[in-house]
Order: sequence, then structure tokens, then C-alpha cells
Amino acid sequence: MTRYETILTETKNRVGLITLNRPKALNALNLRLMGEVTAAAADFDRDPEIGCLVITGSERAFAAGADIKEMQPNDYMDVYLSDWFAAWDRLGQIRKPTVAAVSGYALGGGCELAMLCDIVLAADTAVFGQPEIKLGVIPGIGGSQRLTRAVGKAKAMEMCLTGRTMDAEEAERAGLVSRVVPAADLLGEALAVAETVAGMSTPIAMMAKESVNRAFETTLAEGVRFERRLFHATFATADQKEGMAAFTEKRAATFVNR
Ligand code: CO8
Repeated sequence: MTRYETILTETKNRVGLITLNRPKALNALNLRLMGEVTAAAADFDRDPEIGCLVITGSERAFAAGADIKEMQPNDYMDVYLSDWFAAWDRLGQIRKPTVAAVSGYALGGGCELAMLCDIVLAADTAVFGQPEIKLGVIPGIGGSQRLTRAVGKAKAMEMCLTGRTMDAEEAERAGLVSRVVPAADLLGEALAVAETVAGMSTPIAMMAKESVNRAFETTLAEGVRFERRLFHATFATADQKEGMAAFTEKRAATFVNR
């Protein structure tokens, strides 16, 4: 078992859980944490016993942003040459579905980390924002792009230009999160959603994820063509045979993830 300093990991019922664990810094995302989250996620992605990932923080903070104290001493050449934060892109390349369970602050990089996940569940205490402008910087982990695609230009502009935050209810109305649940139920709900996904055929869930994500990258015609090719490909899987046989035989499907 890999030992981490800034996160906790566990597995249950085909779900890999990553808990950000820098409570004194409200889970600020330093480079160590970035390396550990992306490494743990890549391990779960490779593990045939895992069908879905959950990323969560604490009750008070999912993550209060990139670690400002770690960033502060850097100059342009430092961040340019090290391509500061580029490693977060690896999380967007995870092929299995990911669920963010957000309670408390999801600010700056914290909001961006949630948006890197496929399903975002929010506690009623969640607060989302891109307050980088108050620090004299702009979002650096995709916030200006993913927030705009999620909630539209009007809200994204206001949030990125003024640092205004959104509460959970507004985030749900705006389409940033799929559902709001009472804070006490958040992790249980997130694990239940993840277990549902993990109970499907994993390769088919990966194709569904890939297809939905394609909508952010391409035209409607190309996206539909991409979806059609993957849909046809599902007929080459054992799980399509099993899923449809189970339906006609009126029984539960037993997927073999092939
Ligand atoms: N980085 C480092 N430490 C932090 C951070 C952070 N982002 N957020 C909180 N902490 C620390 C505090 O410094 C404090 O530590 P200490 O006790 O040692 O002073 C501890 O966490 C608790 O925080 P507070 O005392 O401030 O708690 P409050 O409840 O009073 O306030 C807030 C909570 C409102 C969340 C407040 O902490 C806050 O405003 N934090 C900063 C939020 C923010 O601005 N986030 C955006 C950061 S920038 C970013 O994410 C992307 C930058 C992209 C750059 C790209 C470069 C290539």
C-alpha cells in the first residue's frame, strides 16, 4: 500500500476513495498533494477491481485553492519552466468515471478540481468560487474554461472578475453540480452514486464518459458521429450481450467488464 502525506485512500465495493487531508491549510493544493492525488487516481484507473473514483475533502473545505504560501515566492520563469499545475491535467485524463463530493469551500483550484471530475455532488454547505483575481492572478487549472462551459459566460465572468462565490443552491441552478444533499449525507450519497456506476460495465461506463466529454471538445455533428462509433463498438463487448440477455430473461445483469 502506497503511503501518502497529504491524502488518504481506501477502496470499497469497486470504488476508490481519495480524501484530501491537509486540514490545517483547508486542503490547499500544494505540489505534493497534486502529485499524490494524480498518482492515486492513476493507480485506481489501472486497477481492474475499481470501477469509479470519489474525491472528497473535509466538512469545512473540499479545497480552499492552490497553496498560496507555496506559490508566493515564485517568479514567471519558475512557474513557466516547471509548467506549474500542468500535472493536474492528468486527472482529466483518468478514463474511469470520477465523482467529486464537495463540502465547504471549493475555491480557486478547489473549484477547478471539482470541475475536473465527471459528477459533482455538493453538500448544502458548499461554496464555489474563482477568487484568484483578488490575489493578482487568474485561474490556472482550467477554471476560466470549465466554469464558463458549466455555468455560461455571464456567471463565469462575474465570478472570475469579482471573486464572487456561489452557494450550493445557486451552483445547482447554474448547472455546476448535479445534486445538493445535506452535509451529513454527502459522502454516503457520493459513495452510493459511485457504487452504482461501478456496478455497471466498467468499459461501457468509460465509453459513456468519453462520449459525454467529447461534447466539450467538438461540433455537434462530429460529436454525434463519435458517439455513434462508440455505440457500435459496445456491440463488440460481452457486457452488451449480457446486459441485453438479462433484460429479455428478466434478471439482473452480471457484467464481466469485457
Ligand atoms: N493556500 C494556503 N493556505 C491556505 C489557503 C490557500 N489557498 N486557504 C486557507 N489557507 C490556510 C490559512 O492561511 C490558514 O492557515 P494559518 O492558520 O496557518 O494562518 C488556514 O488555512 C485556515 O484559513 P483561514 O484562517 O483563512 O480560515 P477562514 O475560515 O478565516 O477563511 C477562507 C477561509 C475564506 C477559505 C480563506 O482561508 C481564504 O480566502 N483562502 C484563500 C482562498 C483563495 O484565494 N483561493 C484561491 C487560491 S489561487 C488558486 O487556487 C489558483 C491559482 C492559479 C495559479 C496558476 C499558476 C500557474
